[in-house]
Amino acid sequence: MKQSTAANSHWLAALLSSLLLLNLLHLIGADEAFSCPNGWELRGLNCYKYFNIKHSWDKSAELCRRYGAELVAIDSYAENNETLAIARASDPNQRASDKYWLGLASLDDLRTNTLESASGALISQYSGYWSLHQPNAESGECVAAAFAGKSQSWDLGTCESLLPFMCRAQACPQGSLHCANGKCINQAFKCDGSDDCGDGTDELDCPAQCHYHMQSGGDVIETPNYPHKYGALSKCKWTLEGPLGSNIILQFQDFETEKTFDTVQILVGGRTEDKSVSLATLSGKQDLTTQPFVSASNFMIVKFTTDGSVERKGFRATWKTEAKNCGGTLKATLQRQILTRKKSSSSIRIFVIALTFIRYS
Ligand SMILES: [Ca+2]
Ligand SMILES: [Ca+2]
Repeated sequence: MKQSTAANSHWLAALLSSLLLLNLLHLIGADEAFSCPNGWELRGLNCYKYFNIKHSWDKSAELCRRYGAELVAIDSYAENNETLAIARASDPNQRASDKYWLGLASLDDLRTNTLESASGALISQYSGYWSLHQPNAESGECVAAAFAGKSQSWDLGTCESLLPFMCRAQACPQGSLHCANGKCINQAFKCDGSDDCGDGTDELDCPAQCHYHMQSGGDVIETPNYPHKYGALSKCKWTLEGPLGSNIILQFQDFETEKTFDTVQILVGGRTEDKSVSLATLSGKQDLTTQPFVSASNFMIVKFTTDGSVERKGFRATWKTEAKNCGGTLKATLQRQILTRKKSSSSIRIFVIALTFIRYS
């Protein structure tokens, strides 16, 4: 009797511990084991982001790559539903129906029933979740997701259409660092002086080395100790990043460095120096309060380099982002049209296009 009670209690203990383990695994789940960069949504082993700005299919694919991602190439029914939910939640207007780019395009006008993904993978057209009367090669080559109500189906359309888009990147194991090129690296390699990501992401935000990565709609940047003298042999860098589809405007309030030897360089175009071009190199005592510096992308890099002697108070500047108002769709009509450029509240006429249609008969 005693023996069987002991056996029972062992069995009960084993059952309890396995139940505990099951519970624990359920609690941890994939959500705890993997992570996404800020602003991206984790689903399974992938990260998704819906960009509510409109671009052509090619440009959208290029913008996704800037984040180490690809235009999303949906490959399961579950993913078709997940992306629909993300798109609907990300659209502030909550429109009942809309379209956005997927990372798929038809190959050879579907003669081989094949689609190609933005990353070059080939898949069968039959694995798509098509709208009625689609895929129709005559309606275009690029695949857009069309959502209406609670369902999402695919349409082929012209690749030059301007649509929002969704990017997909691989999630990183929890605790690792997301490089901007999509790589995951151990947190221990952050700010150790060597470029482990391959694109410099891990050395971008290192305050101890005077490297700052600011991701917001604007802020203030100052040289170390401002308004007191900066240090000799300083090497500071501010990487300013606004939301996609915005420009960055930098405005100095105060500027004084040792002429020629202590310089401030402003670079624009990309997140890293090798992807950027130099906009200006400044030094000396200057009044720059009426001279804003503007990047045509959502990135700006400010580098501050000083030599071994003679220090001044340095600089103080503010930066902000501004939504790009340029661009849009031009429709050809039989009537003359006037293109205007907005400036404050008034419009300045810049040129007139006369469209002439020649009818061949
Ligand atoms: Ca590193
Ligand atoms: Ca100096």
